[in-house]
Amino acid sequence: MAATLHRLRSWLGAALVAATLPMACVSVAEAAPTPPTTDGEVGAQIVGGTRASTSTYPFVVYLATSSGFQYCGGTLVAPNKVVTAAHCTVGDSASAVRVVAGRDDKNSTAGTVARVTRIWIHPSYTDVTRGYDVSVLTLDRNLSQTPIAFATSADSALYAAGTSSTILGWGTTSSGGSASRYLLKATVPLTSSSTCSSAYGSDFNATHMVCAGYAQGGTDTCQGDSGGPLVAGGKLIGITSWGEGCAAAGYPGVYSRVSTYATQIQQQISS
Ligand code: 4AZ
Repeated sequence: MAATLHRLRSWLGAALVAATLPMACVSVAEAAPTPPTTDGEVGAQIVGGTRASTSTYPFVVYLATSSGFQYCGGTLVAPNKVVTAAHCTVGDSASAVRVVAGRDDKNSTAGTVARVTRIWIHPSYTDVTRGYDVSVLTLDRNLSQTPIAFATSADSALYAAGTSSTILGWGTTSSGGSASRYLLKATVPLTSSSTCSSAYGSDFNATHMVCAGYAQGGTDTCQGDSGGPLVAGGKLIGITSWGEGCAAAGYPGVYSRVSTYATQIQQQISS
């Protein structure tokens, strides 16, 4: 499994170094899509998703290079604090990162582009399959967009298998495909830890991760969605982290388990 795991770092590296789309997703036979249409719009996907608006989801932001290339997602958890994935920010200098809020269409100038004054990366982060894939950015300004609350140890009920969750992002609409111009969303059920262990073996750690997706695949986060939100019960419960390809049957998306890191996230918000 380790040899074929999709390492999201390669997306980020390619984004920052060459601003080209990497082909990091391993090709896996895709299941017949199960379209979970939630808002009546057509012609769009995250993989298997639909268009969404930052008016409805004001907390979802994207990370861009200084030249404007979108390479990851993020979530506003305080007016000047963004939660994202460690693998999205590792090796970066704060001055190189832009946070874009309130912009559904990457080809527009809507919303606000903030700069980053500080990058915190979980000190135990080494690799997405070891957990700790969490980072907090401090912005150079308070944004007008409304933040979202994040899950704490009091929110274990939000992680029950079968819970309906929302994924959001501007990433690719198929494994190895093109990134979306527009913000997309989809609804996916959380899987049990045993289901995710069956898929990923010891690379899945239930203390640090939670998985989401349909058994038959078809709906998932994908390259460029990393760092973005997994939402349930009106709270941020996960951070898009890794998976085997995208939307493949039997391989749910893997998300950092936000409640495990709530104390450290709160410390970063308060600092
Ligand atoms: C990525 O590269 C990525 N299917 C995010 C999530 C998943 C795969 C890749 C899960 O950002």
